[in-house]
Amino acid sequence: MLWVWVMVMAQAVKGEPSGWQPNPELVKRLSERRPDVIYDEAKVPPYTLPDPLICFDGTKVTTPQLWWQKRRPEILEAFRTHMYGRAPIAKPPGMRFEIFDLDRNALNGRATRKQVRLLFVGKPDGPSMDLLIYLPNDAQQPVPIFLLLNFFGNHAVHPDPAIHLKPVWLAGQLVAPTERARGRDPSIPVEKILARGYGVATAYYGDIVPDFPDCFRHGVFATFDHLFGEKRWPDAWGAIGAWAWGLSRALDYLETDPDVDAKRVVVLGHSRLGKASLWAGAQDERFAIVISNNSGCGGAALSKRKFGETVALINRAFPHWFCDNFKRYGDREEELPVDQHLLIALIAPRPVYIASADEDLWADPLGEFLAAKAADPVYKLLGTDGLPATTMPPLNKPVMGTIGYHIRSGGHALTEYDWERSMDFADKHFKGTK
Ligand code: GTR
Repeated sequence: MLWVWVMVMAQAVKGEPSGWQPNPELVKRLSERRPDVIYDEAKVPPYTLPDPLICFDGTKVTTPQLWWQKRRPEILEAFRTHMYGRAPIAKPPGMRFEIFDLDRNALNGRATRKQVRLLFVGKPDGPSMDLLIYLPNDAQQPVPIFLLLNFFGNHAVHPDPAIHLKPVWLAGQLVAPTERARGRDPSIPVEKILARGYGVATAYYGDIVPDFPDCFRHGVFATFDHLFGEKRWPDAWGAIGAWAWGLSRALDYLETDPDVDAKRVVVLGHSRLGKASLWAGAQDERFAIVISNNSGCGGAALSKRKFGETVALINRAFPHWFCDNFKRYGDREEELPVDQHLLIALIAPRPVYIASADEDLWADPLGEFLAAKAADPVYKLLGTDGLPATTMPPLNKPVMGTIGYHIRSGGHALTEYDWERSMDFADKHFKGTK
């Protein structure tokens, strides 16, 4: 049934001139450069997606109750077992927060800046994550807030000289950043976010675990993996699981901050951190809105299409991102009991926004759209409007239902356009509460 629908969709996409199509020259160029990678839609193999509304034992999900009691838990469990792995601990009982900076007159009086150290086991010399928070002073508080991890350290997010310089991982070592590294990362337009009435909270992903294959000796892995016993389990968390866990711990803090509306936290992430934001939003229902930007393979894109980055390629390049069980599925995507539409469906009925980029074929934009669309029946079952599009929308023409989607011009990045549309989406869903 779903397969027939996918075929119809593929046809519709082909015959729909107004919908986005990849640039044929780009397809040709990329295919020549990487003949082992599918960049040409015509080479996508036939595939069948697991029906989100049919349980693994064949039971049809006809009511929201069946979704909540049977289907959702088994999908969550399948992602833990086969893909992202499981965290050995939820909120650590000894976790403490230290607000080590509070300035109500930051950014020329426009913002309140806070820096909070999350001491994961309560010890100052133990593992910690620093959360950098800016809140708009001219908005009604408590404010809705965007939460995201960053790639280069909090000091890189903004030139504000008061941002603490915490060591970051460089070539496998923790290195103290220099003054010159301030404000080098243009991916979070702090002032623009504040101007639209949102706060923003961010933490360096390397504070949780570093991003290299030998990461298991560091960060929260080093602290908590003994809970698995003598050896890591084949379904023990990988780095994406740990980053998602860190996002939930950040939310634990935000729930204690009276200036923040913890019921309106938007979790957002780009690329590998978009995979983490989806997984965080899927597991932790406290996140009000979930946004994935160019998350691709292991994020919003369907694995079974084998378009662009595949399971084999991602496991080879990043053996630490997923659990060991996921390695079984390299070149055997058809055997995966889940696909990424089910990850999106886990977020239902909460709003989810998937953003692709025209030149980012590695991340399979059409596969991201089709995953969003294939999650729609769950959103409908739970009483929302789902994704109001049947075919891929044109470039730079976002679709916004409870599921939203856009494909913008340009390459793999978190751009101002992505932020503006993400905030439009949040405005739409927080309307009346903001
Ligand atoms: C790429 C990786 C993608 C994507 C990206 C990123 O090298 O293949 O899955 O996550 O990195 O995080 O920038």
